[in-house]
Amino acid sequence: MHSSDAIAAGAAKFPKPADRTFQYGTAGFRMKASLLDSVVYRVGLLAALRSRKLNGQTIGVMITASHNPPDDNGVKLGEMLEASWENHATTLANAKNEHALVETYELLTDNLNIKPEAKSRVVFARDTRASGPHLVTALVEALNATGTESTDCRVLTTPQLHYLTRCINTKGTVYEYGEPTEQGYYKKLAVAFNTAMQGAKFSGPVTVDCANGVGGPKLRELIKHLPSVSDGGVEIKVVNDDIVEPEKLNHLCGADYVKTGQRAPPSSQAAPLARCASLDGDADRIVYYFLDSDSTFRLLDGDRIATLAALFIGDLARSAGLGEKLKVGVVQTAYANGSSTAYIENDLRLPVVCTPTGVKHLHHAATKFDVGVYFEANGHGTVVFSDLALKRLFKYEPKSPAQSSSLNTLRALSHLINQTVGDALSDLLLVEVILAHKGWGPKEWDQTYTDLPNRLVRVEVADRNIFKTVDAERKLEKPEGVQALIDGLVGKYKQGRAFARASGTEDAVRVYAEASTRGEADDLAAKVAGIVK
Ligand code: NG1
Ligand code: ZN
Repeated sequence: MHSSDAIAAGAAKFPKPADRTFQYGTAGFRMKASLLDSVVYRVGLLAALRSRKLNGQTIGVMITASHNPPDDNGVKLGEMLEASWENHATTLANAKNEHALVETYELLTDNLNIKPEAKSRVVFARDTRASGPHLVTALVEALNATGTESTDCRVLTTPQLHYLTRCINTKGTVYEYGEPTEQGYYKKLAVAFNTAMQGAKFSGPVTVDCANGVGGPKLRELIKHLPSVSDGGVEIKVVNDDIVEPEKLNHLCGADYVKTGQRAPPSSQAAPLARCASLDGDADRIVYYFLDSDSTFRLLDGDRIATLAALFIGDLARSAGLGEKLKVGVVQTAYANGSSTAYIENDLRLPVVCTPTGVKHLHHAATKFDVGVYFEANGHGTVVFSDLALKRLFKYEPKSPAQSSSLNTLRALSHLINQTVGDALSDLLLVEVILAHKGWGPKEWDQTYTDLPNRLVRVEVADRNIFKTVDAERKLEKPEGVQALIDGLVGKYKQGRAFARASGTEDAVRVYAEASTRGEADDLAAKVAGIVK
């Protein structure tokens, strides 16, 4: 069958719901799983085009809705797409019927100078949602219709799929990233972890809430590769790892539940000062928390992980004798607590860059540093080492045993940290390594600085598209006059800061405010919400 006939025939099996308009956003496409067939099919077409455009480079496609409820699902390409390709995704997804879809596909092929006969390769995976296998059938149909070579990696975390894709695409080059298998992923992390742990010692267990998602079985698998507690390994207690009952996913647990509600999952049995962590539904986010001696809940979110990593890596670079050659920088969004930014700039004396929401923006900015630490406050982030930094790191001849030891740890961290994307499992091990080296519990970590009280509110508006921001989303350019009103308010609060922006994932405007007291932060947030309403 001619490929356009095959594409039309496949598309006819997954018709687009007539009353829907889809948009590829910061999280790819995400919605009720029952609406997603046609979208997944069309993302399959997009992946084929993308791979052909990149001369047969392997493209990852992930089916997941991360921290959303169990009935939702989503699909995104496993690379951070530039805006023009997000538009192509949106255009394909909204083609009315199979004929319009073939027309769009062919038009894109022409306009993007894609050779239809070029090779195309895709690897794909899904999280544990019940709707995953059915959506995979739509994806496979599109990959077959376009003559794309494909590999079904079944159930994986989002970062594991990113890892595999990078391994495949770098195989045989000087940038070879690792063995392109799931086992290769665990082995790489375990070896790096053991090396990074030399000279450090754990105290007490860490309890990890896996959101009843894919992180549960994958963390259990990872643990098999780590040294046992009797051999000096970290004790990881896995909880909320039920993937048999799909409705439990992200229900009363998980990173988003903890971060948004600023509370531990009700299932948590943790004693005061015991460290706990929560992953999200596809294990690309992690937050830590603990109960203080007086049982108050303390959250250690993405800002805390970023500051901890920047502190440790900055110190290691200096003690390895590479302080001048490895410039560490931190990338945050406007949602980062003002105290964390001040701590990085004033205490760690490291540069901070602020970007719009969405990890692709943070990741991109982080690659501008030798070592770029980036985290969203919600716990999604990683550390990226530039090629030049890696070269310096691995070529440098240490001048003393102390330099040598720091250098070894730093080299191991560059393998332990997932360089492709934020990875909850890799970030978990990173935090554990740092706490062990520092001999810190969660309280010492928490005491590095004091968060400013803050409030995030969701405001339903008639049309969120009228809200246009500038300055990394910290100022509203439109509707005209609104920013002046916000500025006027903020000036009245001690250490006040507030901004409003349209959400990229929900039909709402988000208002964030912080100030020197809880009452003032709440008050400021409510007043700014009143302005944008
Ligand atoms: P939106 O809905 O655009 O605010 C949310 C999160 C982001 C990011 C994306 C993608 C907040 C305030 N926003 O974006 O950090 O993670 O979802 O999942 O947490
Ligand atoms: Zn996620």
